[in-house]
Amino acid sequence: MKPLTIALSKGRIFKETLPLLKAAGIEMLEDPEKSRKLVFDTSRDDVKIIIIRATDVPPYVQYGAADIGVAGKDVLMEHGAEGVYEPLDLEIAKCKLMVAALNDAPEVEGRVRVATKFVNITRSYYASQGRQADVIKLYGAMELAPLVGLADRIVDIVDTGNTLRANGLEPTELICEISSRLIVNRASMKTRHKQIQDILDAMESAVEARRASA
Ligand code: PRT
Ligand code: MG
Repeated sequence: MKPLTIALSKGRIFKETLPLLKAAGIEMLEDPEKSRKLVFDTSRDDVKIIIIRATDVPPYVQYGAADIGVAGKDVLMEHGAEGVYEPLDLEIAKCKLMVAALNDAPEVEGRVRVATKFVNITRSYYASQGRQADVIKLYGAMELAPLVGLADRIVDIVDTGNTLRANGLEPTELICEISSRLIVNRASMKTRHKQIQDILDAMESAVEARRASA
C-alpha cells in the first residue's frame, strides 16, 4: 500500500504539530524549514509528510491527495471543508478571529466597510447580526486599511494584539476562538481505517496529556 500522506504547513502549525505526531511514532528525518523539498519521508515507512500553504491543506485532503491534514479553524471556515472529517481539535496555534477598528473609532451608521482576507466568514458574521457590510477582499496587511481610509473595520486573526496596537487599532468584537484541527479524507477514513484510527488515538492522548499538564 502506498504511504499515508499527511499535509502540514510551515510555521506555527508545523512546530506545534511535531510533538503530537511524535506521540504516534512519526518523526521528520530532516527540517523542512531548511529545505526546498515538498515531500518528506518520516521515521515510519508507511507515512510521508507534504508541506504546503496553510490555505491549500483543505483541498489536498478533500480530493485525497493527502489522507490527513492539519488546518486552522479559520481556514476551514473560510474555504469550506466539505468532504472532510474533522475528528480532532489539536488545541494548537490558538488565536481569535476579531473585528478591529482604529482606537476610539465611532460607531458606523448604515453600511460598514470591512477589509479582510476572510470574506466568507465576514459576510456570514455580519449577515447573522442583520448588519449591512461591504466586504473588501485583501491578501495581507489588513491593518493598513483603516489607517488610509479604505475600510471602517477589519476582520483578522489576533493573538497577542501587538500587531493591532502597533498600528493604532483595537479589537472591537470577537467572532470566534480559533485552534488547529486534524482533518481526514472521507474515503481514506474507510479504506485505511486502522492505520488512521491508531494515529488519531495517539494524537488525541497527546492532546489530553498536554491539557492535563497545562
Ligand atoms: O503565512 P502564510 O500566508 O503562508 O499562511 P498563513 O498566515 O495562513 O499561515 P500561518 O502559519 O501564518 O498561520 C497558520 C494558522 O495559525 C492560521 O490559519 C491560524 O489558525 C493560526 N494562527 C495562530 C495565526 C496566528 N496565531 C497569528 N497570530 N495565524 C496568523 N497570525 C498572524 C495574524 O494574521 C496577524 O497578522 O499574526 C498577526 C497577529 O498576531 P498578534 O500576536 O500580533 O496579535
Ligand atoms: Mg501568516
